Amino acid sequence: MIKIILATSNPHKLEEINKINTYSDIKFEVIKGEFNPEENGNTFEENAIIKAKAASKVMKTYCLSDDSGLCIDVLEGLPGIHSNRYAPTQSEKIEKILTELKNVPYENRSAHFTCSMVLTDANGNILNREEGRIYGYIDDSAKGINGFGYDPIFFVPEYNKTIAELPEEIKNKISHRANALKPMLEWIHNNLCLI
Ligand code: ITT
Repeated sequence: MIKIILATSNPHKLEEINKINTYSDIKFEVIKGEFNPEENGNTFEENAIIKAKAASKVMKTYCLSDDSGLCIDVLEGLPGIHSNRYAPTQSEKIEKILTELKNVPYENRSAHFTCSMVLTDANGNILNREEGRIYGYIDDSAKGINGFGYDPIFFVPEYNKTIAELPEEIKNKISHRANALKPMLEWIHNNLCLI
């Protein structure tokens, strides 16, 4: 069995990652103490590297980070890596986007979530990196109460619902996080568990 520290202070990510993980030989643990490294990278992957290395430095063991965000095509990829700082509160972030897209027709409201995951060892060396995405559209109002962050405005055409209207089991099958975590789990299982 292998224990891996999750390099995040976001409890929603922790919960989703634990639900997506079905390997009984991989256990994720919460990082101890306050965890808030400066995320000054230019890409999701750079920020994921910063977080995984910072966690390994403190915890001296395997660490997995998750850097995610919403990229809206008509806003040239914004909020992107600025997803967490786009406005002071989550409802203000959502309002800001709905205002920016006010007169934009549905077909031009395409967007995706990206999730970049990086796994480091006890010395902070990068062992593996994966990226996952989910594609959809920005709805014209917030709908649903499940998930977190921008889920209430992210419309998934295949289900005709926002992510926040979908049961968590569905989000955890189709999300950017699931699409990054599944190959990461397989890599961990094949490379760290079978030794
Ligand atoms: P850590 O850095 O501690 O992991 P964080 O919340 O600051 O936590 P990010 O830097 O990756 O994480 O910020 C991403 C923001 O993007 C997050 O605060 C949400 O607003 C949004 N986000 C990320 N994943 C999401 C998801 O699955 N659904 C909706 N919004 C999401």
